[in-house]
Amino acid sequence: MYTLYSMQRSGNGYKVRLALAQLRIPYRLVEIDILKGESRTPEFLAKNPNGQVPLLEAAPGRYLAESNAILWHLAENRIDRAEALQWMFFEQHSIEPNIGSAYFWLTLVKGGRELQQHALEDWMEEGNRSLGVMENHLKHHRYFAANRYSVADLALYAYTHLAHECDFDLTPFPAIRAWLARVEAEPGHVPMDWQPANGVAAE
Ligand SMILES: N[C@@H](CCC(=O)N[C@@H](CS)C(=O)NCC(=O)O)C(=O)O
Repeated sequence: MYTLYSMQRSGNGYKVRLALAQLRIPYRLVEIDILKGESRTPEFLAKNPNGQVPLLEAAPGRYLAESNAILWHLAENRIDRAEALQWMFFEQHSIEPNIGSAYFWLTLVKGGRELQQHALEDWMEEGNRSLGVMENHLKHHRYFAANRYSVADLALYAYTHLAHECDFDLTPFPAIRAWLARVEAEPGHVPMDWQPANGVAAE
C-alpha cells in the first residue's frame, strides 16, 4: 500500500490526496507539519533530500516527491500526455509560485503579510496574469487537456480554488469559476480538509 506524507493544509498535498480519492486507491497517510520542522528532520530528509511534502512511498523504499510527478505516476489514463504536461508545468511555474506562495504566507504563517509585503505585489500581478491565461483557455474548453477531466485540472484546481483566501478576486474570471464548479462535481471529489480514516501524525 502507498504511504503519503502530506500536510492537510498544503495545496500540493491536496492534489495527491484528491487524485488518490478519485482513483479509489487506498493509502496510508502520515501528517507532516512543516511549520514545526517535521519535513526537515534527518528521518524525513533521508526520504526526500529536498525536505518538502507531498512525498509518496510509491514502492517499498522508493520515494517520489513533486506533486505533479506523483500525479503523473498515479494517472494511468491515455489522455494526450504532452497537453496535460503543458498545463502541469504552467501550474508549477505560474500558479504555484504566486497563488501558492500568497496562500502559504497570508493564511498559514502568523504575521506573513508583513514579512512578505515586498513579494506580495509581484505575486498578485503574476497570479492575476496567470488566472487570465486560464480564463482565456476555459472560454473555449471545458477542461485543460484532451477535452476532459485529467491530472492537469486536478493540479491547477488545488491552488486556484484557494485564491479567494489570499487576496485574489475571482469575480472577473467567470470561466474559471464555472470550471471550479465542474471539477468539484467530478465523481469522487473530496474537499481539502478530507482525509482517509487511517491518517497518522509524523513518524
Ligand atoms: N514543487 C513542489 C513544491 C512542494 C512544496 O512547496 N511543499 C511545501 C508544502 S506546500 C513544503 O513541504 N514546504 C516545507 C519546506 O520547504 O520546508 C510540489 O509541487 O510538490
